Amino acid sequence: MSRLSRLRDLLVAKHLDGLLVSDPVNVSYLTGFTGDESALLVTADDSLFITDSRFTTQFHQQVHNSHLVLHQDHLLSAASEHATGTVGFEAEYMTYADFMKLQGPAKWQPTTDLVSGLREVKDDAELANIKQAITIAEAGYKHVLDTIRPGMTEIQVANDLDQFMKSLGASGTSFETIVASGLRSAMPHGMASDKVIEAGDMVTLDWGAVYHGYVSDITRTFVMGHATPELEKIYHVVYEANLATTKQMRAGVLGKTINEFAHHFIDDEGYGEYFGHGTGHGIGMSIHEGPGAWGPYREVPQAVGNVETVEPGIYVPCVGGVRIEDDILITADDPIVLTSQAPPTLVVVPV
Ligand SMILES: [Mn+2]
Repeated sequence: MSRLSRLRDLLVAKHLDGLLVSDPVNVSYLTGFTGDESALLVTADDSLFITDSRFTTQFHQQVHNSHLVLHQDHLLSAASEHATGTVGFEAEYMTYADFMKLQGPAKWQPTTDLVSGLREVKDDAELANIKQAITIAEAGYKHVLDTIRPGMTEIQVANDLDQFMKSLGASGTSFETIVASGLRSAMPHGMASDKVIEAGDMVTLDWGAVYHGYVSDITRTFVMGHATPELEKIYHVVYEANLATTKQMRAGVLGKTINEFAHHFIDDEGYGEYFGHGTGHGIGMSIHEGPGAWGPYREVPQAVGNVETVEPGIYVPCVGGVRIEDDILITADDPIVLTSQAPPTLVVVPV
């Protein structure tokens, strides 16, 4: 069933006469359009694609399931003029200023997770793009291990990795590449800085590639030369936590159950106070998407076709940190780890 048909089924279930889709990622998911500054008004028997004349050619090349409506003023104001009945808008995306621009006879109703809910289950073409985004990112990691040397700054490593992935066909990076070395590795999301990488540093690399609009998201931690026994032990605990948690990731299991499992695992090893974030999140067209970050309140069960990260970590201030993140495909049976297995012991880069 087409994506628009599945959305229309949701509209019937929600007693909506239409939905104004203003999140450009959702517009792209429903229509194939890869530009911006566009909106979609989906009703029971029509789909209006509202944009301006800059995108006329691109519309005709890419969009085959909607009618073009050109506007010259305000995008959402123009779109709203075509809406009648009870029409939903995307509450998580529309700003208050945009909302005040809506006009016409429709009764506007906030909605959440309609299109983004559909996006949670990936089809084969989407999976192929995610897998290629992973292949490119993993080639980038090999490049980093081959080229990183003491004396380089974190920013140099990040820029080199980003450029290498683009040379392999990535359109960009999934997010700003994280390179956190030495004591900075205890910062879970330490952006690459001008810190110089030194012998003995732990290096946490969190990066991803975008391929045909789909992302990968991987974290690896390695050491420059030689690690202390404590950091080797922390690596081992995180590695085992990653493996054990991955085994819990299957259809029907609640996100919060998986999150609790990972936290209990690391708690039992004595590092609970040093694991302060959720255990994973969905990926796809966005770096964080459904079924949602696995906080303690995630009551959403995993479904076949979800692609999610598993990313336990331990960060000890003044000592260092380790995170190991993989991308997992949920099935009815054992999960499929889309990324290559991290090694059971710390990777040592010779210095
Ligand atoms: Mn992640």
